[in-house]
Amino acid sequence: HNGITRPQGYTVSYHANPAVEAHHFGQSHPMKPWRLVLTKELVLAYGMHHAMDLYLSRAATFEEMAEFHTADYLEFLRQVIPADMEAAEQSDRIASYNFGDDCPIFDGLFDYCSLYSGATVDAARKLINNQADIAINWSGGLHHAKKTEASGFCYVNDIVLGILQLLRFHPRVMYIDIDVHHGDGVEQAFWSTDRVLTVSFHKYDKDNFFPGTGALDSNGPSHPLNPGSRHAINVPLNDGIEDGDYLQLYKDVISSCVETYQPGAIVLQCGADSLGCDRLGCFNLNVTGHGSCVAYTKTLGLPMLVVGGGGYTPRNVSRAWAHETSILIDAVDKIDPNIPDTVTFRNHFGPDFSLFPPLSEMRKIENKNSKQYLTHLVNTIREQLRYMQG
Ligand code: VJV
Ligand code: CA
Ligand code: ZN
Repeated sequence: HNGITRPQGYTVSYHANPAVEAHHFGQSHPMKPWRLVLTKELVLAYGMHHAMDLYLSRAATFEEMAEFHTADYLEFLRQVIPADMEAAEQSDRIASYNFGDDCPIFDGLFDYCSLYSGATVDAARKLINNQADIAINWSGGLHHAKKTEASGFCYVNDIVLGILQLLRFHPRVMYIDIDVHHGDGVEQAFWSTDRVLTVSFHKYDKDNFFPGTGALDSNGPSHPLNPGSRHAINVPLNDGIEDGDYLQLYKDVISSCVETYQPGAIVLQCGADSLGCDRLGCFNLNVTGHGSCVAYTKTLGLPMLVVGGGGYTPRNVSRAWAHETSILIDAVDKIDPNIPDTVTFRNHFGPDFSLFPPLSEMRKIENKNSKQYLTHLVNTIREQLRYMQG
């Protein structure tokens, strides 16, 4: 055996349920829960499971999900079936809850949602009960779901549910989102409270990139008497950002946020659609660059809930999340960059069979983020944080 052992001095819990992986959004829909199978295969083949407490997650209960979503919406989600998509009687509600091409009604939809949400709620509870220092749920991270509405492949906002758990114990929680899309659902849920600081890095192009929110000057209620005043940080980016610039920006922004806000816990959404070669994304990050953000966040030494999110080139999603698992258990040095022969579905990782293929070189998108622009972002955000402090 390759000798992966438990990390020194802290505990990592891993929350998953294989029942999530079997769900299908429909033919050629970009969201493929099957990417979780590939992730699991890598994590197991490298022996990383020996270093963590593994939990078979349970489904979140209706009541747990109703801590954020309305009972009406959840009731509809529970009883709707694929045939309703064509049935006239339901069409008003289907439209009002925003089901459609992005958020189709598929077989087992409610089970899928309650399972990925249950894993995030379980993970948050491990952290507050002091049974884990880092808790991982790669099936979660569905940041677009709203209180009464599905959005952008997301139906139930597991992140909001996880943060609500953490708020039972921690006065302040910081949310960080490195998915290529804006974390609008989480931002909106905590828009009016100073107990959660949301920080999203994303591609921003108001009219041409989903969801079109997350401008630099969109920071929460501006009235000084509103406690949520300026507790949303947005880092809007253009196409093609690369590892070095992204990591520097990430460190500059996150270190300033932590210094000012002093959170008791961090929730990190690791959407892998910010990698190069993503089917929907437009950044040029490598697996190592994406992982460096996770590694930096870990150095802050705070209790950490780590979730997945987007990611539409399954082989690269699984590479990133397996690599990030190895970072979180402090085993990067023990991981062979050549994907082991024992991995099931190893053919998906050809022809290179590497954990770190040069994604930034393979479908080069021109970098439209000047150094000057990135400096402007950091300076503006530091200014915003001074106002937040009051
Ligand atoms: O851009 C949009 C919205 C439209 C209307 C609906 N059509 C299908 C697409 C354009 C304006 N939606 C985005 C949603 C992205 C969600 C990202 C989720 C996450 O990563 O942040 C977190 C999990 C979008 N981009 C691309 C598509 N939708 C798309 C949807 C499809 C598709 C191809 C592309 C749905 C079905 C099929 N193909 C068959
Ligand atoms: Ca984001
Ligand atoms: Zn995304």
